[in-house]
Amino acid sequence: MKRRNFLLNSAATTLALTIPRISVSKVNENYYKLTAESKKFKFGEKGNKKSNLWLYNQKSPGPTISTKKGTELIVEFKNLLKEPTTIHWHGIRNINEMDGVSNLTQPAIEPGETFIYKFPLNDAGTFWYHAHNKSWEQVARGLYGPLIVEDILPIGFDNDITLVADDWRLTKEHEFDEKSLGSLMDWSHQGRLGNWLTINGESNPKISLKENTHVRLRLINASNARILNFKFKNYSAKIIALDGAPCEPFIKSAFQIAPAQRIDFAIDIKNKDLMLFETSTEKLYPTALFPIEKTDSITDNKINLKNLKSWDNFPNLNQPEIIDIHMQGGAMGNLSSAIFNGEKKSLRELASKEAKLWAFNGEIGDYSYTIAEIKMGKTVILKVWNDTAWKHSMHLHGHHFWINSFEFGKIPKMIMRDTYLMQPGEKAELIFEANNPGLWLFHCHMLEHAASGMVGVINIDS
Ligand SMILES: [Cu+2]
Repeated sequence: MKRRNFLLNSAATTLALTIPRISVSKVNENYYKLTAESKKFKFGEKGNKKSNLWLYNQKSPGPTISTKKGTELIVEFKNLLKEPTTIHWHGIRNINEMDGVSNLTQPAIEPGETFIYKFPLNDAGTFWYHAHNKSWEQVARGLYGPLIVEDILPIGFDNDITLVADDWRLTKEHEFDEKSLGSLMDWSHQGRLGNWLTINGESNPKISLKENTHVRLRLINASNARILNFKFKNYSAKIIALDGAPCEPFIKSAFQIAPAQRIDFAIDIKNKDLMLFETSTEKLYPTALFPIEKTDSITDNKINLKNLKSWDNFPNLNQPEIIDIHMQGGAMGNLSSAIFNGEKKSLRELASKEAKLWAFNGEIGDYSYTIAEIKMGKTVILKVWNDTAWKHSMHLHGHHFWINSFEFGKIPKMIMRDTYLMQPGEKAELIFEANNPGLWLFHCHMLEHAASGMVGVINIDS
């Protein structure tokens, strides 16, 4: 990540944020129009070459879709790209045919075609939407945006801010690096890592806050593969929800967020500027600045976090369905051969001829690979063993699962998530009630890993 470019860019960033954005995407309360289209976009300072990105409604990130829990969302989507695409509503416990997985839950939407997504919003929280056809390329090129489902009960925040983080891989000329898409080196290692960090499409944006207010920050990691390490300065931040689902609040001002994960924070703003830094590089990397505006008026909003209720109780563990998932492959791994299209092949051949590198239970996965068939109503324990040399951000569609998470320190926390970051060698139990019928993907959200085999389907039979 380049500090030099960020510094030169800061003046332009401030200016851009003072211009109000008019949203043309919202037709009425619950009806949105989205397009996916190619759009020129400039990273960094004036004079830099423009990149050819693929964006929703020509914006990076795509427009914020925001509506209330208990309503039905309708999105009229038109594909203006030159290739097929679909939209996945990440974290929504969706009806299966609206889950947006091309060639599994719907045919891909061809160029020029329109598809209407229509589904109920049963859970409030922070979600996001992104392309789910060749997602390793389409998400890298910019096809994602935030989806916020508002609580019905008042929580009392004065300000509700969504931050979408992405690490782009740019060339020296600050252009989106197209040539490295599909690099086997990336696919066999951590995935496509970028060198240019943005929040809401900008480098180190300034977002002003009023003093003595209560703010909710919703952070989304839209990176293809980058695990981001962040730290808030000047304030302690309270985590109130993970992957949309409210959790028992806990203070955590320095934290990790893996690809596709979301974290919601409650912060009581006083009179000091709030700062967000990325901490992976040698020096703290300024990521977002929240300058404080002085005000004479005092907010009388009272925060009521009790109104953020857990979505579900922990499932009944009586006679659970236990599914073993042994993850193998990648560079420096122990997988020498795997089944691909019914045939056993060496990993060397699979890598060079098919760009396949990862396996579940000895099989190179894809959308036709069924991990398990489960009867509705069963409690499922996915016993997942990360037997690789890499971290993986494991995502289940259609359900949230309970996980005794080691993501926030040595003492595990039992939380609900839809995407869990697994360490090399870790064995985890992902527990959920199979209460949503359909064909649901379970895959790594390092999108290059999913494309090269770390994916399968859980079939929940009604
Ligand atoms: Cu992975």
